[in-house]
Amino acid sequence: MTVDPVLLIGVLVLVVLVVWFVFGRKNKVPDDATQAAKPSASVTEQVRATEASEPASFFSALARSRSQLSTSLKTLFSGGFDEEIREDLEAILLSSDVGVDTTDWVLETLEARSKQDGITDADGLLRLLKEILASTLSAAEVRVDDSANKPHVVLMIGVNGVGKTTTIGKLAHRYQAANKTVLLAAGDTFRAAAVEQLKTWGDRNGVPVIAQETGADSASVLFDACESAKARGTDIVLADTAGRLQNKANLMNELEKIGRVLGKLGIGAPHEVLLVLDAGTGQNAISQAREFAKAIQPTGLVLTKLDGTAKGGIVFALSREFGLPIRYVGLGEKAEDLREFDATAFVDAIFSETAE
Ligand SMILES: Nc1nc2c(ncn2[C@@H]2O[C@H](COP(=O)(O)OP(=O)(O)OP(=O)(O)O)[C@@H](O)[C@H]2O)c(=O)[nH]1
Ligand SMILES: [Mg+2]
Repeated sequence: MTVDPVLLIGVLVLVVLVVWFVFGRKNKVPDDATQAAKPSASVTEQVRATEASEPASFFSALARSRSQLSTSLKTLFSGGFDEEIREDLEAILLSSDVGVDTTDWVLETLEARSKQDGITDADGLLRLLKEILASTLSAAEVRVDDSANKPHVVLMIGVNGVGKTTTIGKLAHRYQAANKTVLLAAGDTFRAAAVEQLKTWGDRNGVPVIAQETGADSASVLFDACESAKARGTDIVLADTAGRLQNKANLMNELEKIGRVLGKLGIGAPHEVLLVLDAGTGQNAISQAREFAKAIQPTGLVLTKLDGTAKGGIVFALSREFGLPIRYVGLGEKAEDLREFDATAFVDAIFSETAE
């Protein structure tokens, strides 16, 4: 059978046109995906979405700590500052997890300063107490230049469940909003679910995740991730680590090794070692900080779950006893609920019912 060449050419042209039409349109979809999805949501849904992602404020997140600390102080100073009130104040500070050492120091300073300045009225005493507590936070607030190195490598450490992986997700969100490129490194190779959790945050933020199989050597996963970030010209590497291994000694050895191996990259990594502490664990957070510092020296703290606790007073103890900056605080579970620590905003939020 012979085929008419004109007909054959006609058919081929038609096929090319159909293919171009179908695939050309398909390739456009990713560009338009976000815009295309939006009009389909109703206005109410869009408003709800905005409300749902409204970030928690220091004031709202610290409601429980505020009622624990400052509501009790409200009536306390009405009788001046005598031995009985000193004891009551001590009990209030300790129950807010300000800690024994810091509480002693605060009481002594309050006594000395109020005598020296002749302050006896309730408002004056309260203002002085607020000032003294705020002074414990002088080393707590610090800003880090994360543009000095490319990549800037942030290592997250801390016991299981404190919020390391969640904080990485929140930080990825934060850095992206600041137009930085981010790469996540799955250094928790102990649990299969840990890699999945990090990948979920990666997908949510649209950032790459470097991971290997469960049981892989954590230090080499993180080393590879940093090499990859270097090659890609990525701004920020956020490295996750395990919170629990077979035992505590193994965990500490692994962290020590991670520090050593990353050092071999010759880029000064890790540039930040953030020890994540759950504010709700109160004084336990202090012993954790001591333990971890033996394996790898943290450069700063992240205090999570301040929203769910009445033990916000731990901030004063941590800051004074470690002299380490509190880099970030977690005020909720959403991607937006991470703040750089702001000492003034923190003190104001704790005392806002009683102070000016
Ligand atoms: N309310 C509140 N919950 C938080 C905050 N940060 C983390 N969480 C929750 O704490 C739980 C544990 O968080 P993860 O990020 O998995 O903790 P992790 O330190 O990575 O734990 P491991 O991987 O087991 O070592 C999760 O349910 C988080 O949603 C916070 O600031 N506020
Ligand atoms: Mg984790």
